[in-house]
Amino acid sequence: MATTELPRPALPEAHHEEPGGIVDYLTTVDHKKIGILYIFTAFGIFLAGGVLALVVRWELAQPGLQAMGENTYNQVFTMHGTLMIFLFAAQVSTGLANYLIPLQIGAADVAFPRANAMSYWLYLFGSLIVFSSFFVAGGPAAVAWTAYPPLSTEYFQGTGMDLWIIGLSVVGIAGILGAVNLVTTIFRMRMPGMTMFRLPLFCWGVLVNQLLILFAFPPLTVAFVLLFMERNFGARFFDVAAGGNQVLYQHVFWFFGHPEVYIIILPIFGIISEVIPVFSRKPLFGYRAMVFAFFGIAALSFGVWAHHMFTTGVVYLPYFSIMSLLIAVPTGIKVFNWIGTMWRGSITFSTAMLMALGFILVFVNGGITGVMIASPPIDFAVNDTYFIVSHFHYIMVGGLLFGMFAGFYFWFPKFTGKLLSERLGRWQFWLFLVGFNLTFFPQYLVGLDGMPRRIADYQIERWTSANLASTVGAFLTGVSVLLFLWNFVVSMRRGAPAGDDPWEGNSLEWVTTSPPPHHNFHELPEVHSERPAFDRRHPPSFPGEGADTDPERDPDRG
Ligand code: HEM
Ligand SMILES: [Cu+2]
Repeated sequence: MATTELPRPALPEAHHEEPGGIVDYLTTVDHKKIGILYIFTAFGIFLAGGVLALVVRWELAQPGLQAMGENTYNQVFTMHGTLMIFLFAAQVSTGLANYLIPLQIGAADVAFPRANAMSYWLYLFGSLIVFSSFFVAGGPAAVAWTAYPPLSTEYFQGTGMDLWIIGLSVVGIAGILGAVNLVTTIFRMRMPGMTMFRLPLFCWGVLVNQLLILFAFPPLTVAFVLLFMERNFGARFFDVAAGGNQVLYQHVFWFFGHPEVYIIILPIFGIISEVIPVFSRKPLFGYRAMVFAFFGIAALSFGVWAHHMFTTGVVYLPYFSIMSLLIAVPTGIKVFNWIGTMWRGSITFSTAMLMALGFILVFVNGGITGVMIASPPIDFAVNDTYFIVSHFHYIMVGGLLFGMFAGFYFWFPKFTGKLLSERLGRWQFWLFLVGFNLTFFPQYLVGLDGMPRRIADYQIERWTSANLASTVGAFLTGVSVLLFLWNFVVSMRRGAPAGDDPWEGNSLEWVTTSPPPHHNFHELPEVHSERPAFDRRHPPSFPGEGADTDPERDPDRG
């Protein structure tokens, strides 16, 4: 198989193979190390957010106030949502993207390594600002992760709220900076032969996700600036008495907030689209349809924001309902194609694959209840109940966490040269699947029965058993996460050596060493399809080998 000798990229002096010491990580502009920093930081925040979730579940296990007062409860669930959505969910994928995108497109680094480093450090400092609110008088924000005025402007006057706004604004700017870098990298740094339609699906997921960030984060930053001015400088944007409009905030917030769901989930779709073909021993079914579905979802996601505002009475229900329902179409295409990929494949049930299957199962469940609440009559009935809490956790925990773990099990060997234990992995998977469903399925039921969300106490006895089950499930989920940590520690110490390509992967990261050298590749194969690593193991005979023709070999690709 022909290979292309790469000229050693001209990188700045500070930049040869260095050992990965602390100082090195503090000063690095290497995309792989920045990726690792992102992943570790985001995962640490996930653990903190998880502990807060357990605190909430602890309080709700029985009727009555046991562990804390109402204000503390508000703070705990607010910070849980804040950490999870703003500081963990999107960033953990950004970490994977940082590490993997240059490898998958055959580049030596990202387009703007320094801006990339800057983006990470802004993210970290923004997060620390948010965390610092735990230590100020009055404590952290207590007005839910959505921070609606007038709660966030008139009623909650602690410094914690201001730190929340400032910290998250900094994190927002970090996100925009990171997005400029990743989008440019995917457009401009692809190796010869790596056309757009040969990009691995993870690259597509990240590309569309980062484009969404570019469009969605600026409005969010605006909303935060307005809140801050209203709180501190006497502005009256949201004060009805002064001619302002409270609902204005909700419009701007959800114009960010709904796309945020897809910002979180699109890279995960990408991960699933990498994992399933590899462990089914088949090319992805409907490659192009998958790409167009990404764009379909992204475009629609900007037209549905007011389904979060049905009950305000000021939005046009049929329009936002129909637009929301339409998102099921491209999403359905994806699920269909994942199943089509597995169809008659020769499937290996590795932990990564199990996690991917868990993802489909749980995500589709969340999607179905999503379609239900896109219908205003249903939404009016269940708005602000546990039905909603359950719906979005099926998407977030189910979708995001199963997909994230699929990615971790899949790429850990590439990052470290070692395999995670499959035995522990299987335990983690089953415990997670059972624990998760035990946590959230009963919440659908109490939600339908009318249990409101964001309450520290409930006096209705018949809700107790569901809540107790939910709490037990949450702690089982916690144990499954601990199992992962254990697996990580053990496998880092004495995991089986992985070799360069333990799964017989498809994309370019599997042709380089594990872990990859500083400049990523010593040599690169020619790229003739979206599966260059596969082609290298099974050299096909291309017409005009060497010339950069585009043989559309596989009619399966859609
Ligand atoms: C790991 C297991 C998790 C458990 C057991 C859990 C549990 C909870 C509970 C009990 C609430 C409070 C409901 C209320 O009082 O209204 C809540 C709220 C929330 N959770 Fe989770 N959660 C988990 C993971 C996640 C993840 C991964 C995300 C997002 C990526 C997330 C995002 C949220 C959000 C946005 C809220 C709403 C907060 C608010 O109303 O301000 N959660 N969660
Ligand atoms: Cu939405």
